[in-house]
Amino acid sequence: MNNRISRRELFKGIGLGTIGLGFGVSVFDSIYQYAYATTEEEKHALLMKGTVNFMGFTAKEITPNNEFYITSYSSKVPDVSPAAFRLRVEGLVEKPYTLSLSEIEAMKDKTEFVTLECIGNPVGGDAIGNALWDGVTLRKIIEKAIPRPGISKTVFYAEDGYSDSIPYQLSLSEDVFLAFRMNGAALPKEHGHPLRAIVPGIYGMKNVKWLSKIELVNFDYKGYWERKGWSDEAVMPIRSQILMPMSGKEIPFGNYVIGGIAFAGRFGVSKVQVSLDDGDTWKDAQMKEPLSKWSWVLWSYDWNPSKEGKYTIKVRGTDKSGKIQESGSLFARTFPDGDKGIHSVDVRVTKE
Ligand SMILES: Nc1nc2c(c(=O)[nH]1)N[C@H]1C(S)=C(S)[C@@H](COP(=O)(O)O)O[C@H]1N2
Ligand SMILES: [Mo]
Repeated sequence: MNNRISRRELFKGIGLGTIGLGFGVSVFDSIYQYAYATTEEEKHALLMKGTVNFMGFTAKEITPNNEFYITSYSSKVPDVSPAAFRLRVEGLVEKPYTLSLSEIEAMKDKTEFVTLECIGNPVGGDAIGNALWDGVTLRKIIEKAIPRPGISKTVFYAEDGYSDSIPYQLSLSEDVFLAFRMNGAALPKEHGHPLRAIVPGIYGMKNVKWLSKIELVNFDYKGYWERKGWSDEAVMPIRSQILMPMSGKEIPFGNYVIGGIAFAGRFGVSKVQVSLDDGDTWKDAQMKEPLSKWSWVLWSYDWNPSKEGKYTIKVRGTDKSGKIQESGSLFARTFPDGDKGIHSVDVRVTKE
């Protein structure tokens, strides 16, 4: 199978039609060139150029590796040499076996943009990022071990002592994979070098880094955070965030472009709406075609405030099933299944 993004997939992913809507071609150019770049250095440089201008809103649609949030349960950052690395596959299988990194790399069948977010990320927080991951479908690795009947969970064990599990059925879906590259570079140390799990649409905690072992079990294995009461499903619901303007900003009279991100995991984003009156009325924002099914969407709203004064800007998303983002309570908290709430920023519009 060809590892590069085919020309057709590329056009599909980026959404040819949307170019006419007026977002800059810079990210299109760089992703297009990425697919045809020959050296890894070239690919990396192209990805880092990925700032988009979507109808006046300028943002990094792809989060550079050195800006990507890092969350770990401890301060340990395992140092695993690629040559010594082995992935063990065991549990309820006919043929437990191990794979070297080069064997895993040779099985590569995935190049996908996936948004990761920590379940502890508060509304409006920055523990969220979007990257292009290269890897191999988990199903392929599981099937080689010939699984036995009765498996209910797939457990990921890591070099830092961390572990977590996902439902066995989910681990057989074509969307779950093990990644060894991030944005065209080898997986950085802090992000799980040399191998990590990518479980699109599921909060970061199940995207286990520094993977060392996969075990197929017939019981409900609870991971590190689940034992502390955090959600075992960890499914990401519709969430949205304002990136521009930031709270406290003074905005000069006239035209201003509000912009941000929205993500709904497996549900998909169907609509993003902005309120300029603290949630009394909502107006549809423009949405950019996402880079993939598992990638956040950029949105923007062209604002022409006609009165001076203080404004509370809010954003909410609707997923493709029609569910509107929850507005949360006064005591919204991230525990146990992620923050429910609406992001809002306070700004002042001045005449001068
Ligand atoms: N081995 C290991 N994997 C882990 C963790 C960890 O502590 N150890 N933390 C998880 C959590 S809570 C999150 S949000 C993501 C963060 O991935 P990142 O640091 O690459 O952004 O990694 C997950 N995978
Ligand atoms: Mo997390």
